[in-house]
Amino acid sequence: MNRSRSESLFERAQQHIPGGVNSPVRAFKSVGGTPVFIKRAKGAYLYDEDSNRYIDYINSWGPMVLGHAYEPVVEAIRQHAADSTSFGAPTELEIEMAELIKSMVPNVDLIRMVSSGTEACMSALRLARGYTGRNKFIKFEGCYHGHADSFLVKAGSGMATLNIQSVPGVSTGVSQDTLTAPYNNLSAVKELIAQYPDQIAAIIIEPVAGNMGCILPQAGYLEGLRSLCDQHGIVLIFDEVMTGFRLAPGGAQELYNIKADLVTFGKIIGGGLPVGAFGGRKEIMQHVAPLGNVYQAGTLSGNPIAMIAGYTLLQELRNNPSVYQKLEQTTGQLAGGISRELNKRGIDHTVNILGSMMSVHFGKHAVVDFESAKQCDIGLFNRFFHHLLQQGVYLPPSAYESWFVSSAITDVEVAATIEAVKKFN
Ligand code: HOZ
Repeated sequence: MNRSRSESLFERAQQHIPGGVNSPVRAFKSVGGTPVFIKRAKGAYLYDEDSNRYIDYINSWGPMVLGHAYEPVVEAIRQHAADSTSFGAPTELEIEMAELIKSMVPNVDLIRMVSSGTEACMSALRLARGYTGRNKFIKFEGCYHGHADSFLVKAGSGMATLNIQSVPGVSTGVSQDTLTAPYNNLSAVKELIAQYPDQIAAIIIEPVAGNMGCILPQAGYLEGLRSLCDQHGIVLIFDEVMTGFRLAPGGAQELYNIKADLVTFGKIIGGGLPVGAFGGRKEIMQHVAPLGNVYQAGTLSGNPIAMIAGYTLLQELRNNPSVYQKLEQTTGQLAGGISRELNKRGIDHTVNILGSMMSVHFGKHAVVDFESAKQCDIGLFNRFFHHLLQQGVYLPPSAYESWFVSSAITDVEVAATIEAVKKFN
């Protein structure tokens, strides 16, 4: 496969952009080689600058759940762009968006739009602190909640991919309030709560982790966190930047029937445009400025183009709930097919899967937390990644990221992916 134009673009990019990319994971640093420069995408496929075609299993890390350049979303953007791209003033569309989200997601009385998942999680944490008057919070090893200072401790995603242990620039004062526990380990959380009585404002979790590969919560784990939060006056924050509107219309809260106090969302509510949101119980949300004093603001918050793109996408999801069964079926076929081929080749692996999120981990053991994810054969993943890329299949360029399936992926693409795996040795 010729990728000479990507190669020369990467050379050029490195002269102007740190590492040649605007977000580290996409630099291919851990898998090696040159990142593929994308020119356009449609449906299930990405097309690079050298006109190579790839089946996309990243889908912009989640939001392109109905495939790329989904026509109703594109058309809505086209129409609204003619009325200007930003006002910095309220619009009716923002109310409609809030109403739509509330009709889909349980336990949201009030919701505030922001511009990214990072902003959403950063703001939800500030709110939890302001509401409880406490400073510390618990996050889980290998979970990633964006790049705000407080969250860059034992984080997944790019931090795991690049093996960054601590981030220069994050002050000790900030990181000492970040407490960490292994994912799926309730006793560790109980110990932290006992160690810091009445000091913990929040527990933030990806209810299904997607930043150390895809890792599922074990039975009773989320319920256990909910009841610990109730017992100790701690705010439970579900980071649904990846799972929101993807696993179910109401995200993991609906799927597991667990009530979070606050929930955060990301790019999916912008149909792939830069958007995030945080919302939850009125008792907590009423502390957000200008209703309360927990300050949070942004000119681009509720941006009209992002709103119409997201509104159109979410409405499609709400009106076509059968898409979730289709996504689950396609992902199941994909996972089953890949697993069968790897077994035939005697390659030890574990596939973690839920709905349209999945990941293949190379190792015999169950992958249930960051430690078990790290024990997998990363070198083998990297080889698998490059083999599939060469065959026209685009996986996340890191063993520490979830794969995301879109409804544009049909039996044809699944079969082509499995055919590509057959050639792996
Ligand atoms: N942090 C993103 C995945 N968990 C990757 C962002 C990007 O490179 O686009």
